[in-house]
Amino acid sequence: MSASVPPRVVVLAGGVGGAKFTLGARAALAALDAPEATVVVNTGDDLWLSGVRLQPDIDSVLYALGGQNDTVRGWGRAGDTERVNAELQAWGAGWPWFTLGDLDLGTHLARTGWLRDGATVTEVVDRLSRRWPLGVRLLPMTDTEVDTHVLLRDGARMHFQEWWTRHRASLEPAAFENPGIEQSVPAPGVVEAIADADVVLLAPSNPVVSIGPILSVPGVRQALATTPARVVGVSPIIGGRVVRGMADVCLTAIGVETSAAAVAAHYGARSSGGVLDAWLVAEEDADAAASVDALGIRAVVAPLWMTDVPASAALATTALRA
Ligand code: FO1
Repeated sequence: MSASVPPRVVVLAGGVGGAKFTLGARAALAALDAPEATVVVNTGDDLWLSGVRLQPDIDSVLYALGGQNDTVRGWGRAGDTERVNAELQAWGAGWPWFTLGDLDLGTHLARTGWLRDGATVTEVVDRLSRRWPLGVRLLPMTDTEVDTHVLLRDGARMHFQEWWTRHRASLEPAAFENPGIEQSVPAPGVVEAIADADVVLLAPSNPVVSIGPILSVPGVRQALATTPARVVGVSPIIGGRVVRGMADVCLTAIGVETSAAAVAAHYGARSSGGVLDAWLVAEEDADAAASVDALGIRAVVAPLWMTDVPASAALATTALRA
């Protein structure tokens, strides 16, 4: 990336980690007078519940960029109430372990209504993006409905959200599946944005259930393989541990060790059929740099804690320079 030409940037993102990183990327790009980034968000853990369509990762990014997110809980709207949820529970509707906030339900109702009227997911996300100035272009990974199912060691199968929120990832998974993904196509604009980008950034989101589904949409890997952009990933592992969530359980299930080097190897070097040109490794994992370099991926050691927006912006700036 030339220092004088502001880069065109695409971010591939999941929910909470993706949102934090995107806040930083937005600030970093604003400081460079660069065009707004295109953020391609995972829709693999979307679901229908109580008659409404939920898009947890889209909403996490939307609320965070719009300044509406509950920063303590990590999901949903700040200052939300749960009156409708209490009614749903009283009716025995929905899932007793899954809370739908009143303000959040407004989003789900709006989205479901637009979908029922025939809008595509891309059109719905575009409409949702107009309420608050987001400072990025938000795209779903695909307009096709895709699920994430968890296949358990005992042969049972459940929706990812049940495994994640009800069981807190405590049931040992054998595999993650995305029924419908083979038939899906990238949402309009996704492949074009990647092709036209100078830098594609993989947010430090869950490699298995957030970035994984985006990369599994047919056409996305091909777009990453052929783009003239540099593809730079940020490790979601710091000091040999996952930063948030239960991504380590997901990694173990697919046979990937919870380490910065192993996740880099999982994504692979673009020069040998993978997706990465460079990989940001935490200072705590600096000793992983040599093995990442040996994979043909340029390792860049940097502070990776996204404690606040300036820290996330510094991280995004490092990623843009990598
Ligand atoms: N996460 C929870 O841990 N408990 C919940 O009750 C819950 C409700 C919920 C409702 C709407 C929504 O968009 C997200 C919600 N989440 C909840 C977060 C979500 O389950 C996960 O954190 C993400 O899907 C993982 O990326």
